[in-house]
Amino acid sequence: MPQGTFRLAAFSDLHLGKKKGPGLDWARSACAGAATRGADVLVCLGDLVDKKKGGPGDIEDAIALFRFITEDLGLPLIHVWGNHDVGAGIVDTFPALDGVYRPDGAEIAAITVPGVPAVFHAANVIADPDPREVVSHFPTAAGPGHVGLLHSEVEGQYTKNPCLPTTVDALLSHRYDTWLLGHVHQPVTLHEAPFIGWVGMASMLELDLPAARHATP
Ligand SMILES: [Mn+2]
Repeated sequence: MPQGTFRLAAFSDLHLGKKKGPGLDWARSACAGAATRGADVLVCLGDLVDKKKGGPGDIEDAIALFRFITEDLGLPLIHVWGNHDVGAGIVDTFPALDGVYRPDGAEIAAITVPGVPAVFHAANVIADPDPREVVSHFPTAAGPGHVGLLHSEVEGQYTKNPCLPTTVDALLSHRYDTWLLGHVHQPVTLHEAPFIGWVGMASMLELDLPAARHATP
């Protein structure tokens, strides 16, 4: 990676089991492509499995995808749960996997990963719908190397589905280098610099981000 930066690749809203979803093959190929282009870390922003159409085979596919990322591609994966994952009932039974990092239950996590010079601030959706306001409980960054991850409706401009509501101003107030969002299925930029937006379904967002100053090379 170029000195002082790292490369992140993020995907969201796979909705495995849904016929119109991008599917497992798309996800594997998109993750492999991001790895080829130099991703240091992958991020999954929730709604892995569709609550209406997903079944046991789709949960197996999700586990296989996570293993492909961590074992075959050799990349760490940071992950939050979305409302569909809660609705599909997979949150409590999904296995812990080496190299996969996510918040525990309702905690607001500050996740660090070996070899990635940043802190990932993240929270899970824990109910469907989930009307909690959580962003005010996130810490504020004092320098570069901070990334926010959330499966959220934000101000509800693009969905009527209540999910960790917040505002662009509230997100900006934390001074993170980016906020990457799941829940809305088309890619949407809510704020340019720093980038705040939804990754969207069947889309891989790749960003070069500044490393934390205290990080060792
Ligand atoms: Mn969702």
